[in-house]
Amino acid sequence: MQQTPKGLRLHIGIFGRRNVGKSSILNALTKQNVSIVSDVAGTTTDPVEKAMELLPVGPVLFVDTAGIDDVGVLGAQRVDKTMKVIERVDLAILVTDDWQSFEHELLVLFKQRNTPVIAVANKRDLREGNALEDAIADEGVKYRVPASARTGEGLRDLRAAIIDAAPDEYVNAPSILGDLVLPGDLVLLVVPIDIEAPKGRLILPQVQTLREILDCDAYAMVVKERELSDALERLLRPPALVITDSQEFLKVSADVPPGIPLTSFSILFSRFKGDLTSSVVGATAIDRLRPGQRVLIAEACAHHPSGEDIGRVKIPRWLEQYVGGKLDFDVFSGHDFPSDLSPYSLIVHCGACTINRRHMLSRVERAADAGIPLTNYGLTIAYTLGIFERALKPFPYVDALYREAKIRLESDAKASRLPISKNE
Ligand SMILES: Nc1nc2c(ncn2[C@@H]2O[C@H](COP(=O)(O)OP(=O)(O)OP(=O)(O)O)[C@@H](O)[C@H]2O)c(=O)[nH]1
Ligand code: SF4
Ligand SMILES: [Mg+2]
Repeated sequence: MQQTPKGLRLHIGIFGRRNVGKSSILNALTKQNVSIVSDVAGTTTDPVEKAMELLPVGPVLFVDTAGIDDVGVLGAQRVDKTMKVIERVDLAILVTDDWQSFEHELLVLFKQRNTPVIAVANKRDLREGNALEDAIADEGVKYRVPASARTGEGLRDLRAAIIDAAPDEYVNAPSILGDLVLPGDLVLLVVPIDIEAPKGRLILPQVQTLREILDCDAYAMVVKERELSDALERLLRPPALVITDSQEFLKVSADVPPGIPLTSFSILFSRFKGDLTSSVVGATAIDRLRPGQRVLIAEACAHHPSGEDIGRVKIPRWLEQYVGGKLDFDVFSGHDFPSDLSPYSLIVHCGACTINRRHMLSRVERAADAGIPLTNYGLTIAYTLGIFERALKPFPYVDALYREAKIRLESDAKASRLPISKNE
């Protein structure tokens, strides 16, 4: 992720007067000592940049700045540099511990540039009452976060506000597979038509994927799993990508030669609607699951379950087979999402095709904040059936991230002398 070009990162500037805690907020957000903190006003003299992956928004570049109220000749030069940062950020975090004219003037500058602003009322631990929060509200600032860089209060709300305030082009993934397919490529879709398939139509992720293949000036071929081998034999050239319903992963993986990239609709949607990287890391938590633990199955729509329902029957079965014992499952569907995630050891989410990305990202964020791994249907199926690496191959950097996560998992397991899973 560090290789994402700087220009493609969401630039987030941190502004405010000296000593209000700008650098402390940056350090607390990144959980690193990126910027020097001290009680001497004017500690940060030049803009400090930190590129990172801010889950679930993606690649961001934080820019910590010198205080806007700096004085003297050197101070004026620092203010000048801060003003230049204002010109280039996509989102501004305005940190304050007391609303003054400096804050008001900064707000005016951001408004002139149409830069979304999040006002952070910092040092909440030192304040009684809500005078500062009220002053910010009176200014008409939409995103207001009472916080304390010292105690960590409000940081979750700040991350949620960043997702909410970030311009659409950063939060909305550009496409389902536009970066994986070239004009003229053939994409083969495997769509089972079984008892769970709706009568007379395809489901939304399949239709949207088909539409995108056409938008890419590529070709689509749609087959059921039973016709797959025959279809592959008849083709004069191999498909550039095979996308299967996750429930047929095992059969399709056996039928599609290893050299042909293979993934599933659900994994594509994990990226399109949510955050594939964090869901990949989340899937590795399956290795830590133990019989008796509680798993949340979350679906974004309230469809009527039928037959061998994927969320209620198949995924629980595969997970229990993998951990070698009974697990305790709760299913939440539609707009229902539990307010308390702490009882769960794992959250398995559907492809979320009916909700927008911001909505899904807020769930990803809630899970991250509660420290509960969240993954997705397709990733869980691929993981429990032993075809995870293959299903991630079409996404090169995610594949590398998984290998990293796996190494970490293995060394954690060694340290605690726990077996990684019954299969290894
Ligand atoms: N009690 C309390 N102290 C805080 C908080 N945030 C920052 N501080 C303290 O405030 C002082 C200034 O913090 P910095 O993060 O250096 O502030 P800054 O805005 O970056 O300051 P300059 O770089 O000088 O402009 C330090 O002593 C911090 O420890 C907070 O939430 N609560
Ligand atoms: S919202 Fe989820 S459960 Fe409903 S159709 Fe889409 S992927 Fe399936
Ligand atoms: Mg500073």
